[in-house]
Amino acid sequence: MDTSTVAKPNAAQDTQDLTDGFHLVIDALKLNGINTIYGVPGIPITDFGRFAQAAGIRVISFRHEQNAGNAAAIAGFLTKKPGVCLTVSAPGFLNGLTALANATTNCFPMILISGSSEREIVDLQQGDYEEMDQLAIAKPLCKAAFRVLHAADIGIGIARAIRAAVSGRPGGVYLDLPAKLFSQVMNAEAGEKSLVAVIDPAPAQIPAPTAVKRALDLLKSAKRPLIILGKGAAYAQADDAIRALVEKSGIPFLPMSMAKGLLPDTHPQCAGAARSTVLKDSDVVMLIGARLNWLLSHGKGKSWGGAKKFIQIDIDPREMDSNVEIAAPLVGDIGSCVDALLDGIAGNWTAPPADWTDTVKAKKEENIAKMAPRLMNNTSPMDFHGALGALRTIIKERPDAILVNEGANTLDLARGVIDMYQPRKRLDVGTWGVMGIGMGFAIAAAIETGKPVLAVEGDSAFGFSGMEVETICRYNLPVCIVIFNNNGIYRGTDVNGVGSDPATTTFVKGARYDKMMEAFGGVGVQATTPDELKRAVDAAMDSGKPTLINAVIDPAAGSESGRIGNLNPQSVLRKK
Ligand SMILES: Cc1ncc(C[n+]2csc(CCOP(=O)(O)OP(=O)(O)O)c2C)c(N)n1
Ligand SMILES: [Mg+2]
Repeated sequence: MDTSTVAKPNAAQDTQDLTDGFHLVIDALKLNGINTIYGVPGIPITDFGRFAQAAGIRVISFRHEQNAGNAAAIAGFLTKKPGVCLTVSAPGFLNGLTALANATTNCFPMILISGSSEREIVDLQQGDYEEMDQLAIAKPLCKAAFRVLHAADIGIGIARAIRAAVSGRPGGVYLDLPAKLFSQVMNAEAGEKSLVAVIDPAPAQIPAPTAVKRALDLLKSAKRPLIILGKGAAYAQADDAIRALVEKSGIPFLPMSMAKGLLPDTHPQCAGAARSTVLKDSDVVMLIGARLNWLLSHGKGKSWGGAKKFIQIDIDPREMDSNVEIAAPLVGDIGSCVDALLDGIAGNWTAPPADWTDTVKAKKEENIAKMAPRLMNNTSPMDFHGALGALRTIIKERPDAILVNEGANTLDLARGVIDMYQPRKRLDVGTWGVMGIGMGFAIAAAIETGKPVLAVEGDSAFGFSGMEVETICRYNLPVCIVIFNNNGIYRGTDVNGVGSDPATTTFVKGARYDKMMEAFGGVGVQATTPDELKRAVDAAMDSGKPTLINAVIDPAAGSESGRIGNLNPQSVLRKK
């Protein structure tokens, strides 16, 4: 530590000349445009939260760190600035860590800042208050992990965390701030000088011209080309360029879940409703910010049909060939890569063969027509399609609302039924298919965008973050939660053949989640038909009042694990 910059407070010294760890962290965040913190207070960060609030940072206080962490993660996705989650040591840190790992998996930029106990005691394992070697535990679960021990290093520590979170492939960063750091004192002027404004935190990464040419040559040779848009493409905020590339090329596109709306799902080139056809029958596939992971069946197997060639746009070169050979890797940031492709096709492009685009169109129209009558189903109790038909109309009428979605059937069916019209309006369980993102995502979406939020939640999914309805009421956020209440996980009809305990997938029958909302001063509504549901959501969106609608769904309507039941291992002993 550079002791020349350290000052000890004493009666003779004017504290105006001093600053401390608390204020240096706040100043460093503000200097870098970070104006919101999501967290849960406690030792050693309670005062930090107070000081941050006093300094004009919005500090959103949650009921559980995992939800605060999920909020920070999705704030990062929506803004391209790292979302910050603040927790106490050991248990608070661990609660936040799941969200940090999930953010890293999903490439959302996020910084988890946790207070920690005294290093001298932790390292000797002498049993300090909330003792844990947090840095070591965080390291394998995030993109980068740092600890700051000296107040004079806070500026650099925050700068490293920001750069690590947003540059290259974005992800989660852990920043360990020991309790002692906060009260460390230094000269105010020296402190100010020690802060770092991160310049160009996510520099453009321009693709190599040879790689662009290789990709274009392959794309031109295609008879049945397909573009797949991933959430990386949504994150890039290169919306106009991506739209121009899709439209100029005339190639059908398939949006992954959180890329829905990048171009409207109703766009004539959207192949969302012909997914199995385009995956199986395409010959050249261009992935833009989408990975060939389980969500795309690893780019091989039955759903992919015959041989195909892949063009992949990704900022991380190691993504290439992760599952299958990539014939034309295009490494760079998505905006730069798409711009380069656009330049390459300008004035020299032949639309894909009409027999391909006509086939895709016909299949899509057939599937849409098949689904249409189910969406009009006005029965009570509702089935998924009837209820979703109502919500589909809501988003059509309010395309700037943000849709948060989790569950199994509630997720998979909503993804297919609810068309999205604008970029970054659909936020969901992402790469891991994790339950528990709902309220954290909804809160951050409302805070960061000021737009109305519609959270469509399975009754199980909601339970993972449900206590945050109090947070939603406390901050009076324009969030309307619709719980698809089918009395359980996948279905509410399972029975335990032995003993009196309920089946493991069932919940209390006829539960009234709407009453939870009323307990905190929000609006609670019970909806038993699609018409009632539509009216209640419209009222919530018009009023902007925190609202929870308990949508009663036929407990027998769902299927095991929604659309991914095939991933369940089977026991040879299990009766079919
Ligand atoms: C953190 C986490 N725990 C458990 C699961 C397993 N899981 C997948 S979906 C789901 C809940 C599905 O039930 P619900 O949300 O009610 O949706 P439904 O199918 O009934 O509409 C669970 C527990 C998970 N994905 N993530
Ligand atoms: Mg359910």
